[in-house]
Amino acid sequence: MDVNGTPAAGVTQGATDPATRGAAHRSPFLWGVGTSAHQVEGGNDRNDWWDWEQRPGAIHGGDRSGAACRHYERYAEDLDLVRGLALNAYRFSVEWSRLEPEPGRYDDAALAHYRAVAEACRARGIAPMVTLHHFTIPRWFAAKGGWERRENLPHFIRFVRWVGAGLGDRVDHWITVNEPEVLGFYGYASGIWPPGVSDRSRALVVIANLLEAHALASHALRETDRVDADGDGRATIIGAAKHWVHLDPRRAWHPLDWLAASVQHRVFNVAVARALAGGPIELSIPGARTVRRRVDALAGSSDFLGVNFYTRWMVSLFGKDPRSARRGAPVNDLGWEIQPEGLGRALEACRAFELPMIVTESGIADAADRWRPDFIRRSLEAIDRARADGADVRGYYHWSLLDNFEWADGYQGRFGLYAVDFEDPMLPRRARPSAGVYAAEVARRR
Ligand code: IFM
Repeated sequence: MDVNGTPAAGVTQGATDPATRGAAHRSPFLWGVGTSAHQVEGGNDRNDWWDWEQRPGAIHGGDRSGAACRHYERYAEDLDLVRGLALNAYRFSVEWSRLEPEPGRYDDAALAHYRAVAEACRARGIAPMVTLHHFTIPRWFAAKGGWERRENLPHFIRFVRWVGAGLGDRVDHWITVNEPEVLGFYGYASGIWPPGVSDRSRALVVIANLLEAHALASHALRETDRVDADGDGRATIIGAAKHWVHLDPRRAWHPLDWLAASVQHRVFNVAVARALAGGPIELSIPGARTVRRRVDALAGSSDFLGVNFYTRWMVSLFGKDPRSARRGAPVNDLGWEIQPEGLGRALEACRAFELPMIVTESGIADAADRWRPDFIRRSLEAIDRARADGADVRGYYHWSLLDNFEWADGYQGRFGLYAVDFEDPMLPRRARPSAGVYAAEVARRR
């Protein structure tokens, strides 16, 4: 297929046209689940994470993604699980390193695989939402300096054009980049993710480049995907998934804790969401070089703001742990405060960016499924309240369908509605009680 992508005939519409927004609004609420390629597919041995996992000490317990859930082979059965819950949406990511194993060499067989996944969704009445970048990059792109080098962006955009043309007649919902702020800070400030850099100035450059990549990718998709796959009047519905986390002062009375929390909130949450909503890129934290950049392509690049919500952290300027769970609060298996009602607060805050919102992730690491049923109920109630209050929320994707490879935490964080046996990922998935709870809660709201 032509890397510039010759679009098929169909409908394309811009992001800011109120009529098209109305059309999207009439679409049914998206009730879904999410996964990402490297976390579930298995065998993704051509990307930066695979290499990172081989380093002793990089991943909790020495885990490696390995065969993961073997979702690459088992996607049809896994989609049967989604259909079994009567959901109408599935978010998954395409693995760039499979699709473009060497610069400019595109793998048609890999593209055919993802077409088959999108078609399998459609055949089950499930709207596919495709993420183009979910943390991993091809080894060759990492060798060129990855996201740190602005001049590398055209590689990504060329890839996006090819995918847009190749999947556009099956896919309308796109996520350009997942959690640019998380990748920036984990990969380049705390250094716990590849490439393991500890330099906050470089982290800000990476986040800026990812925001610019979102903008350029969005425009590339609007050019290459002109087919309205589901007949709702829109060929592309595009957003980025922003990790929104509450950052509150650990000691409410201490001015320096307030300052630390508010500085972090401004850069991690507000600055990123503002850019995604078409504003300027302005990233600044003490002790790092500020990045200011006007990217005209950001205007109109987002049809919605993807909100990934999990928890809140209590922030302090002092002590060995600058961020921790609230003392005495219930925590999940990874030590994150369990705070589903925080989703309502996140949606309230995100309304300020004046975009429709989709909760593109929300979930809990809870192997015993002790907390998850209640977490789901309370999260959905928070959405109900936000919508009743006028918030334009158009979907909720629970994270995750399956237990998966949880990045630096390896296999210790079990987020799945379905448990996976990682000793033998070909064994049947095991439904946790919360899978039924989610299905029932969705059914009640239809
Ligand atoms: O598993 C991750 C996902 O890849 C991105 N958002 C947060 C999830 C839980 O940590």
